[in-house]
Amino acid sequence: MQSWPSRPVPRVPGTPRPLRLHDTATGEIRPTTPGATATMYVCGITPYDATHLGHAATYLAFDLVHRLWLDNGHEVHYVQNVTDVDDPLLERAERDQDDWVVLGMRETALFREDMAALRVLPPRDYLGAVESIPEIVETVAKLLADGVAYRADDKRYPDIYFDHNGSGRFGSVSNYDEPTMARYFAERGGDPERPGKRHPLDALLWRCARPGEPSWESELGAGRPGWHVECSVIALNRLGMTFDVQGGGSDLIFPHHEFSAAHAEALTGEHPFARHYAHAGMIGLDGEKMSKSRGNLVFVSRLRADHVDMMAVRLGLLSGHYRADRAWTADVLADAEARLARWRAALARDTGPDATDTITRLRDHLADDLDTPQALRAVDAWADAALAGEGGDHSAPARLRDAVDSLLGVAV
Ligand code: 5CA
Ligand code: ZN
Repeated sequence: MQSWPSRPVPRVPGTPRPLRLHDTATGEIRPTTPGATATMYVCGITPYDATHLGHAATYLAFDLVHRLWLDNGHEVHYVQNVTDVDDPLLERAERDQDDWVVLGMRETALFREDMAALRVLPPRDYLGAVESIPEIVETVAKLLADGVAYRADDKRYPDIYFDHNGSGRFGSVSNYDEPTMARYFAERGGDPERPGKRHPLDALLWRCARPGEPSWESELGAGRPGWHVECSVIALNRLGMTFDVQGGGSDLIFPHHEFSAAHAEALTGEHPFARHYAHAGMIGLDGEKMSKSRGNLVFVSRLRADHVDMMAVRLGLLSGHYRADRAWTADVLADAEARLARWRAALARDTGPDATDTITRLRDHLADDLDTPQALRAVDAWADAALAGEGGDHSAPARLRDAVDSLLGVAV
């Protein structure tokens, strides 16, 4: 698939700070330890509806990871998928009498535009599930041959399932207890009551063709892939085992990231799949999680159509900590617009206070598990001082503008 256009990222003078990031698997904030090329996989959209501010917030969090690694002099190999065939997409197409392929293409195109408008740096590899089917089939065949996958006991539809403990490390990503796993598995796309499975938590790898559903011929028989194996295979085949960061929203901790890791670890016999499992909090509206099924969505494309400044949206979403569940409200946007206006006014001046300290604070806060609330306050303090007429440094506004662009992705 086509990714979206990239933009040059200015180099920031001074000393970068290595990124420390929260890891769900250990529950700790630990340094990321990339080599010359940092590697990251972030779960992409299921394109049955437009991108809402919850999606945007998650991609913005990982955009900061990307930017901090660039600041530290790493190349970044960033991979993202598009779940362009799955039950929610097929159900929406059916409901709206739409062609599921066209629906997926339309929403993916809109997502790319939204990401570019929000100045999110694009992934190097952007892959759909459908185009990845040959590699998924190969992987599922190997899991079957290795005895960690099996055919459901069902003559008509002998779907292929993964023995949930096939890696021997099940639970090592989420650390959830069994009742919590059972609840999330049922709520988030699992099929605990499917007859013919050996264990309620075993996850679907390959769904045999049903009448009226899309399917692909393969050595496994005609069918389509399960969800977790899609991300497992796309990540593993681009980044290899033990890549730096596996990312997504906190709703993906279980079962999705638990199984993506378990599939890859069972397949390779190696551990871990990712060094860090990083998860962004959920954005809500009026006290409820923003989700397609609840219908309480604020779409990025709607805000664009209303001529809302995407840099204010970016600042509004970054004004809370990425790991906190938080609400999007009219006040969040109004505050962000006021902040952006102040930054613009201050950075448009000919002089201001020396920016060295502010840039150091910006880097320190972002390197500390992406502490954007503090990072934004550091820039606020400089802007207040500049607007009060303090300082006579002629290079300060341009230097800070570049730092805000490079590290926060905000074009002032
Ligand atoms: N295609 C799968 C991942 S492989 C999927 O979860 N798609 S999605 O369209 O439902 O979500 C895309 C990304 O946005 C995921 O990382 C998900 O965790 C995140 N996300 C979904 N809803 C919210 C929300 N309300 N707040 C923050 N992030 C969210
Ligand atoms: Zn995924």
